[in-house]
Amino acid sequence: MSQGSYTLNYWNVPGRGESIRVILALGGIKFENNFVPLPLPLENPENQSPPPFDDGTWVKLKPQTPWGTLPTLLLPSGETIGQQRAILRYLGKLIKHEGNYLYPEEPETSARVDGFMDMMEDIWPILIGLNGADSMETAPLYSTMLGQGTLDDFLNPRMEKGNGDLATQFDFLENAISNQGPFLLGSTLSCADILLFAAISWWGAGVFPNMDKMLEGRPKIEKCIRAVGNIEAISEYYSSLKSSRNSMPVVGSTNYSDYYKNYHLLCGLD
Ligand SMILES: N[C@@H](CCC(=O)N[C@@H](CS)C(=O)NCC(=O)O)C(=O)O
Repeated sequence: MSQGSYTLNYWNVPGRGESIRVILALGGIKFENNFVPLPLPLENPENQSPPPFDDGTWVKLKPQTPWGTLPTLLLPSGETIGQQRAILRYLGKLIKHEGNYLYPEEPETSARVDGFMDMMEDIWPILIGLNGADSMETAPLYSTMLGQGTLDDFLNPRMEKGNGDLATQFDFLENAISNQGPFLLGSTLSCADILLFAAISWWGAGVFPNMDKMLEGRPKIEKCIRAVGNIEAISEYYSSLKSSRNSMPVVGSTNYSDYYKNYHLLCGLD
């Protein structure tokens, strides 16, 4: 396939962009990160370019994106595509791992991959965004960034085994995974595994203090994300970036290098 000229537009955090970085790294495809300042009303540190937080860039860029959201991926053709899962499917049709496309061609198998990816998108806004939260200040990601956290009043009750709505979602996910493993569908890696690896690692840093609450009693999820971290191209990607991440800024209570701690852990880089 043609090389070069892929640009990922996303904030300088893992978020919904990280799965795309990982699949591109796995495919050995060169890409640029265009880091858009995260549109949160937090004070920017001096002398940092691009600034981590809102500087008016996003409000101008938003109308030019296909769906008013990030991530978007600029393709070598000049076309820009949006939506994390659409981008993963696109790249999964181009990239093979051990002889198999990461987005399977066979319709029933691809529908299973879509099911996994779509259910993760159902969890996403609850964990990160405003769904169920009263305001921006109580939204899990933002309040964690402010150092307040939402564990006691928002996340813990929802993660209570047998009761919480989020716990039930994670249990559905665990039960849907193949018993044989290590991946969601069994021995064949798909783009849904990449998404799971990227999502759990991010949620276990941006919202939860670690991945424990999601992984406790869910061995198939853990086995899958560990197997993804063991893929050589993926661990090499994180290894190549690790030292630069150590010099990422601390902004308020947000230590940017901490956002990557679970990726490093799963890749055996600690
Ligand atoms: N379903 C979309 C959701 C995209 C989304 O909500 N992106 C957030 C960042 S993770 C965003 O662009 N927020 C800024 C805004 O909506 O203005 C996807 O999976 O890509």
